[in-house]
Amino acid sequence: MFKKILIANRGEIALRVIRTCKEMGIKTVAVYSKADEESLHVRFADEAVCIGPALSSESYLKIPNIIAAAEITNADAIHPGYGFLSENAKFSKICAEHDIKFIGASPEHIERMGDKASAKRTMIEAGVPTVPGSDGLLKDLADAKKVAKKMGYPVMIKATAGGGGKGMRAIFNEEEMEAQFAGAVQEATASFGNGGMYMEKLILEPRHIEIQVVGDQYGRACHLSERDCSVQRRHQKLTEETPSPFMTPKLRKKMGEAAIKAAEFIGYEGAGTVEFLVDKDANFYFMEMNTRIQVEHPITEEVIDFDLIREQILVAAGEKISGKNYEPQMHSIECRINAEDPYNGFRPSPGRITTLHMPGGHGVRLDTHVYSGYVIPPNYDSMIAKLITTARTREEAINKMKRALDEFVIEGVQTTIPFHRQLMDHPDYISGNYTTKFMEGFEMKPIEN
Ligand code: MV4
Repeated sequence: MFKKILIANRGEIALRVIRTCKEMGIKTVAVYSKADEESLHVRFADEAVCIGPALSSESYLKIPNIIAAAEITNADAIHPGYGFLSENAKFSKICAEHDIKFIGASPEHIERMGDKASAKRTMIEAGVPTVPGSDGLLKDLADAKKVAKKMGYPVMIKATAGGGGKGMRAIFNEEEMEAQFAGAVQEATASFGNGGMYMEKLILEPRHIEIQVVGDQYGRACHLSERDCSVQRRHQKLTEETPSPFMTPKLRKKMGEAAIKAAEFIGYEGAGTVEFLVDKDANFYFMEMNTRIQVEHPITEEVIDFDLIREQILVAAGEKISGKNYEPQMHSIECRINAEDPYNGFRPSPGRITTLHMPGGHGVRLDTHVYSGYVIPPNYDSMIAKLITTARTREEAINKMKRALDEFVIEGVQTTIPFHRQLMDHPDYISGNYTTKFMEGFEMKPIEN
């Protein structure tokens, strides 16, 4: 077992990893930028190394500085968290070259799943349902028009180096294909250095339902049930829940088996998430596979009583997975609390937290790194806390979330707490009858004085 783990991340996920390491008796090393000198993960870790200035490219993304921090503290493993270098194949490779265990996916799997056309080809070979579409990359506009004509509009063209909504366009007829294809290639080349595009049938009003999987070094994988992440704004998840209101035991079994097939086909090691698009007729299609722990992992932990970070560390240290597939025993909802102003286009609102009262009580979990007097730096992601409520039924979990949000006081900055409070009263949310289109129809009610 590892003696010392360096956490190459910041904020709530750095704290999350430090907590499990402490429970496992593993020493921890925090890395931090100048902007994070006063951040809690620095204080909670056994050791801390400043790796550079506020700018992420000079600190949290600076591979030589992180490797140097691991060398001087003699860390034998690195946990990358999510974001930053968590899906950087080069970083995974360099860790291996320095005999430091990367607690994540292999460079090969990161690359294979990071290239969306290659991920899709892999799934087709594995027998996992995928959206009907082009056979690999589109050659040019003429090819795109030919494939779309054969499939029938509407279609979605997607950048193979894109993902998470970047570099994709819905095309409804040939005129739009004429007008948009070249621009899409140009945008993908500019953003990702790779203009490769592929095409899929457009799935109208899909849900985003993802399956958590864990694979070990012996070729085995198990699934830990699903998370519904359909409530998104500009491809940013706002709230997630498990079980999905749309799920049935039959559909869960089919999606779980498909996710395991995907993981075992490539011999996947570590925690991963297989994302599916689900249409109104409960047909599900592979969308993407994330080779990292995800922000929303706590709701899965809550409903199956499982420590996913612990499982990541055990598997990285060569332990076998439990092999049991899990069914949710409770209902859990996560609201992402961002330092953003929902009354002004969710624009960022960094600054000092002057007053803080955190919710608590039975069934309430708050994963956060903020404290009263903490200055939220403007340099990083705006998420400052994850409020999770868990209860026996969805209705009880929603009521508990309303109560917890009403207790949650953050002054000095704007936050998305008022948005989530209104969401919990929205009829389409309460009915569970929502898709990825939900936010297009959502308007904040004005502040009541
Ligand atoms: C799609 C789609 C409809 N049809 N593919 C968005 C990001 C990336 N995960 C893939 N996404 C989509 N792919 C086809 N063939 C609709 C989306 C989509 C979406 C998917 C999940 C969650 C939110 C979304 C918001 C807009 C579009």
